[in-house]
Amino acid sequence: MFRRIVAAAGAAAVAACWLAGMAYAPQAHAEDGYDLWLRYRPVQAERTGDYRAQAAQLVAAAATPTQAAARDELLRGLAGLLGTAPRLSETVTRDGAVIVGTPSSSPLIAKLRLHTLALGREGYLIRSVSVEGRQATAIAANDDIGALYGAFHFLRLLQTGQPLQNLDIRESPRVKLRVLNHWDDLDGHVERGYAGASIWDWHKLPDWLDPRYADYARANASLGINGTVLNNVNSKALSLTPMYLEKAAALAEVFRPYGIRVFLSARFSAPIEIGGLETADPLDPEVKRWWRAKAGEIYRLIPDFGGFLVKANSEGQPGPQDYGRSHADGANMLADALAPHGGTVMWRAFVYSHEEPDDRAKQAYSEFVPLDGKFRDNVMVQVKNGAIDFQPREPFHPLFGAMPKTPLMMEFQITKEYLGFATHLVYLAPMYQETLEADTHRRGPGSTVARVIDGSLHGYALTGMAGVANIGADRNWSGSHFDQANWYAYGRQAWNPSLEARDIAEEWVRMTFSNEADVVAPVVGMMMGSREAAVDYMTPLGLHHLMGRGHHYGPAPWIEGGPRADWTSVYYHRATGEGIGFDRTASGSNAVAQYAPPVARRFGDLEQVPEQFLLWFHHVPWDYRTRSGRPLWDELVHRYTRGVDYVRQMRETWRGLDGRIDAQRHAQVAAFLAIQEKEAQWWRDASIAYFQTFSGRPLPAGEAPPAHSLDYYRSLEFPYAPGDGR
Ligand code: GCV
Repeated sequence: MFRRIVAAAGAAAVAACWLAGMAYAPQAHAEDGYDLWLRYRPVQAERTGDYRAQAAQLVAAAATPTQAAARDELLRGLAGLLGTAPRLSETVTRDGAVIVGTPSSSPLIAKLRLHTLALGREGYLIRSVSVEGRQATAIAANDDIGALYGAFHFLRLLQTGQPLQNLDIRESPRVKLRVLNHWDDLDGHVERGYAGASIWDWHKLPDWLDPRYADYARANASLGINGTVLNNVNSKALSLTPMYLEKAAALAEVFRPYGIRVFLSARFSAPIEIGGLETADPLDPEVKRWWRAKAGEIYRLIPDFGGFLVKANSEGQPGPQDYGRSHADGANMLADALAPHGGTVMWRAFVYSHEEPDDRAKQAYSEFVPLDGKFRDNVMVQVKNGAIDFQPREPFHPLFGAMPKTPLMMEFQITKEYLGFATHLVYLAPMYQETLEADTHRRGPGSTVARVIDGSLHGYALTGMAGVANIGADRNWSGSHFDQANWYAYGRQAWNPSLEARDIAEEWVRMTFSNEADVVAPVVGMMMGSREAAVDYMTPLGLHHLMGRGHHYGPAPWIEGGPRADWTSVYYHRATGEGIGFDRTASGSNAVAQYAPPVARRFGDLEQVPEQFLLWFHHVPWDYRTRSGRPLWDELVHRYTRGVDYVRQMRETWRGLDGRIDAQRHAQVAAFLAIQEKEAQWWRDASIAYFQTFSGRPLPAGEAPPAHSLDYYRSLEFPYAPGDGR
C-alpha cells in the first residue's frame, strides 16, 4: 500500500508540473545505452515545426496507473523529441491536440465513436480526426493497456520521422501471450546471460524497488510484451516459498500498469523440496492438493499471476516421467491448480531423454505428438524454433504443425548463447523471420510456422511466443548496443509475426542511433547480413553444435567423450575421411520423416535440400559438387572465409560512421566488432584446421592457412566464460 501511495503522489507531482507548463529540461547524460530505443532525443530540425504543430496539446486522463503511464510517456517523449512538452488540457482548445484514451476514460474518445471494438483488449487505433473543427490525433483503444501501446506507437512515428497527417492506423496483436523468459537464478547468476548479473535484486526485494524495474516495464510495453517469467527454467523450488513469492509480487506490482503479468518457472519436485511430501507424482492426491494450495497462495499475493513455465524431464530436471507419468499428466495437474484463477501452464517441449538417443533431433516430436489433444485447455506447449538447441541455423522444429489439438507456442532465444555472446553483432530478426515463414505444409502450402503460432492454422484458443531474454544489470541492458535490437525485434515480431526483419531494423536504428539516411542505410545493411555471416564463420552448410563444451564459447568441433554422445560435437558433424554431415534421411536417423511429406521429400533429397541445411540432413562426400560448382570442402572453406570478410566489412562501415554516432557508443561498438573479427577468424581457422584432418584436401587457391596449429586451438580453455549452466 505504501508503495502505491508513493507512486500516486509522484504521478500527481509530475502532472502538476506539466499543467503548470514548466519547461522540460532533459537531463544531460552520456549515451551509455540505458535509454534503449526510448531515447527521445530531438527530432530532425526540419520536422520539429510540423511535429510541434501536430502535438501541441495533450488530452489524456490519468485516473488509473496505466492511464498515467500513457500520459507520462507521451509527455516525456514529446518533450524530449520536440524540446517542449505539449500543454495538458481537459478539452481540445486548438489545432494539434493529441487525445488518448478509451471510450470510458475519455469523453472525447467516446464522442468520436471510433469503432474500436474489433481491436480487442490490447489493440488500438491512431487516427487523424476533427474535434469541433479543430484538427487532432486520436489514440483510442478499448482498454487502458491498448491506449498505452498506442501512445508508444505514436511516439515511434515521431522517433522514426514519419508524417503525422492523415493517420489511420489500426493495430492488434496477432499473438496473445508475448513473454520474456529470464533464465535468472536466485543468486543473481544468469544462465546463458552475457549482460552482467540478473536485474532482479532478489536480496533487496521487496523493500527496494530499483527504478530500473519500471524502465524495464516501459521498454517491454513499448513493444507490447505482456508477460515475464522471472526465474530460470532450471528452477529452484525456493522461488515458490512465501519469501520469494512476496518478492515476485513486488515486481508484479511495478509491472502491472504496463500490462505485464508475472509468471514463474516451477520446479516439478517442489512438493517434496518445500512441501514436505514424499512424492511429486502428478496423480497423487496430496501432490495435487499441494499445488492447488500453492496456486491459491500465489494468487492471493499476485492476483493477475500468469502461470507456470515448466522444464520437466530434460537435462536432469525432475518431471512426471520420474513416476511413470506423461508430460500431459504433469502439465494437466498444474493446469488444474491454476485454472480456477485463470492461469496458464507453458510446458516446454525441449526434452531429450537420458538414454542415448539415436538422434536427439527426433526426441521432442516422438514424446509429444502422441500426446496431442491430451492437454488441458490452459496448457501451451512451448517449442524451440529448431529441434536441437538455438543453433545459428536450424530447420524449423517438426512439432510445428504436427499438434493441431494442442496450442504450441514459439520459444526463440534472444540471448546469444550460440551466436557470439554479447560481443558479436548478430541481428536475429532474419533468423526469427526465417523460422516463422517456413512452410510446414501440414494443411497444404502456406501452412507457415507463423500461422501455427498465431493460431490461425489450427484454431488454437491460446497463442504465445517466448523469448529467452538477453537482459542483465549492465548499464546498456543487453551487454552490447546492438543486442538491444534483438530484444526489440523479438517484441515486434511477437506482436506481429509477419513483420519484416529489415523494417524492424530500420525502425530500431532510427530510434536508437540516427534518422539520417546515410547512417540508417549502412547500419541496417550491416545488421541484415550479420546473422548469415555468423552462420558462415561458425556453422556453414547446416553444421551445428560445434561450440565449446558447457560454456558454448568459441569453436570446438573436436569435442568427444563425456557423459552423453549428444553433448559432443563429433556426434553432430560425423566427419570421416569420406565425408561430413548427419544423415537424417531414411538411410540414417530418418528425422526427415517427422516433417509433412512435401517437406520431408525436399529435406531428404540431396537435389532439393536447401543448401543451408545440407549437412543437417545429409552425410556428403568431401568432393560432392555444391551448387556453386565447388567441391564440398572448397565450399566449406569459402563460406568460413566469407563470414570473416563480412565482419571485416562491418568494421569498415562502422569506422565510416565515426562522428555520425555519439562517441561513447561508437567506440564500444567498434571495440566489439574488433573482438568479433578476431573470434570469427578463430572460428574459421580452428574449424578448417580440424576438418582438414578428415578431408585431407589442400586449401583452395587464395585461401589463407589457419594462423595456428590444430593443437593450439584444441589447447584453448575458458574456465570462466560467462553464462555457463550449473
Ligand atoms: C536453461 C540449452 C542451454 C541450457 C538451457 C537449456 C534449456 O541446453 O545450454 O543452458 O537451460 O538449453 O533450454 O532448457
